[in-house]
Parts: sequence; structure tokens; C-alpha cells
Amino acid sequence: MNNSAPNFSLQGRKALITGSSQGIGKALASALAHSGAEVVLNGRDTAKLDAAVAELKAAGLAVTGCPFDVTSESEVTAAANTIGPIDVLVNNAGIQRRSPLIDMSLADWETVLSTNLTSAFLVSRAFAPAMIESRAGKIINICSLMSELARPTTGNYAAAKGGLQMLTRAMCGEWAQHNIQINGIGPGYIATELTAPLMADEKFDGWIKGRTPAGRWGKVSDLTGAAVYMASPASDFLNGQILMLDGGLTAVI
Ligand code: NAP
Ligand code: GCO
Repeated sequence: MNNSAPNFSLQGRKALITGSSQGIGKALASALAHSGAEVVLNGRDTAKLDAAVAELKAAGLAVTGCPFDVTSESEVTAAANTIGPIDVLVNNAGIQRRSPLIDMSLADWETVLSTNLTSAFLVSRAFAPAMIESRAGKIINICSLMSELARPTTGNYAAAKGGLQMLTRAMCGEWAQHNIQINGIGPGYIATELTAPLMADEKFDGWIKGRTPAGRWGKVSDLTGAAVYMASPASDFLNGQILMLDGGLTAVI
């Protein structure tokens, strides 16, 4: 009987986190690096990306940066050639363009679906072949409580995150046989730049604190443990699952 402690170590593993120059992605990058991984950070804004790499390097972490736009098939292909084989992929890059559907531009629809959903297909398709070849890999899709729940003005975002939940399951259906584990994290309302306008709205802030059983906004650090688990050997039999990390919001009305 195996009675040793579970293995959460990421020693010897190489990870790419998309959209990791700030916010949730940067926190996940730091956590995976602190757990032993060599981490590649990503974003489009090179100054912001370089600053994030410098900050984590100064903390003694094994990090590099690779700027590319996750919505560009050619840039994703080039990045995969530059980065080479990885053990862990976190599809984190995402944006918001809030608008009532009736007023939503096609551009706002398409840029959110492209960034929040299609990018996960493009980046995973680019890196999965090497994982299949080595018969080992971890893919973590950053979904949302909006993979399950919608609210007015976020129809594009909810559609994308709902799709990402199902893409996670689709990847499981095709790649679990190659010893690749594909899972998702569904954060609740987390304090980042993406939600800053909502936090600044006293009424919305109060609503979130009342609607969330934990009675607070989430912190990026609330998500790191699940990411380390899903990136480590401890999760080798977890597949196709979405962990809602939302302070209980989706558990109660
Ligand atoms: P954030 O603070 O706005 O950070 C977004 C990151 O993605 C930035 O590093 C940004 O850098 C990068 N990015 C955006 N478009 C990109 C593109 N086309 N190619 C490459 N990188 C791109 O957002 P966040 O709150 O950390 O959100 C991160 C993820 O968590 C998103 O998928 C979001 O949907 C999800 N999420 C957030 C919350 C929340 O409450 N905050 C809750 C649930 C899920 P550049 O702009 O320089 O490219
Ligand atoms: C919004 C927010 C949400 C959060 C997050 C919740 O406008 O309601 O942006 O979509 O970003 O996805 O989990």
C-alpha cells in the first residue's frame, strides 16, 4: 500500500502560463515556480511581461518570458517552436468586453470568444503533440463561475467560459489516453485589473460580498493551491473536471 505523502512537487517540469504578466496568471506562474517548475510567462505587452519576469526572477524563481498573442495562429505556432516541449500548460489569458447582447458589437463578441476560448484550442493544439509523444502532460484551463452562471452584460464572456468547460471535457476525451490530464479551475469573483471596475462600484461590491457565502472577493492567492495540485503528480487520476474556486457562490442561491 502506498502510504507516502502525495507528490505536489513540480521539480523538473516546464510550464507555460498564458496571460501571466499580471493578475491570476502571474500568481499561478509564481506558485508553480515556487513548487519547482521552470516557468514561461506570456502576454502581448512586452514591457509589462518583462517587468513580471524581472520581479519573479528577483525572487529567485526560474522564469522566462515569451511574448505572443494567443489569438494568432501564426504567433502561437512560432511560440511553440521557440518554447519547445512543456509539461504543463495553463490556458489563462482572458478578457472582458461587457455589453448588453442587443448592443454588443460583433467585434466585442469575437474578441472575447477568440481570447477566452479559441486561444485554448490553438495553444493546446500547438503543445499537445509533444505531450502525446512523451505520454505525459498537464493542461489547466482557467474557466470561471461563468462557465455555469451568467449575468446581464457578460453574454460573450459566459458563452466563452461555458465553451471552455466543454473543451476541457473534449480534450479529456481525446488526450487522457496519452496520460495527459486536462482540468479546469473556475474562479469566482477575484480582485484583479479585470474586475477593478466592478470592485469600484459600491453597489456591485456589496452585491458580491452578499452573494458570495465566504462574504468576500477572492484573492489570486486563493487559486494557486489548486493550480499546483493540477500541475503535479498528485492529480494524475483527475481528468475533465472543473474545480469551482468561488467562495461558495455557485453552491447556493
Ligand atoms: P487580467 O488581470 O486582465 O490579466 C489578463 C492577462 O492576459 C494579462 O497578462 C494580459 O496581458 C493577458 N492577455 C490578454 N489578452 C491576451 C492575448 N490575446 N494574448 C496573450 N495574453 C493576453 O485578468 P485576470 O483577472 O487575471 O484573468 C485571468 C483569467 O482568469 C482570464 O481567463 C479570466 O477570464 C479568468 N477569470 C478571472 C476572474 C476574475 O474575477 N478576475 C474570475 C474567473 C475567471 P496583455 O494584455 O499584455 O496581453
Ligand atoms: C463580470 C466579471 C466576471 C468575472 C469572473 C467571475 O463582469 O461579472 O468580469 O465575469 O470576471 O469571470 O468568475
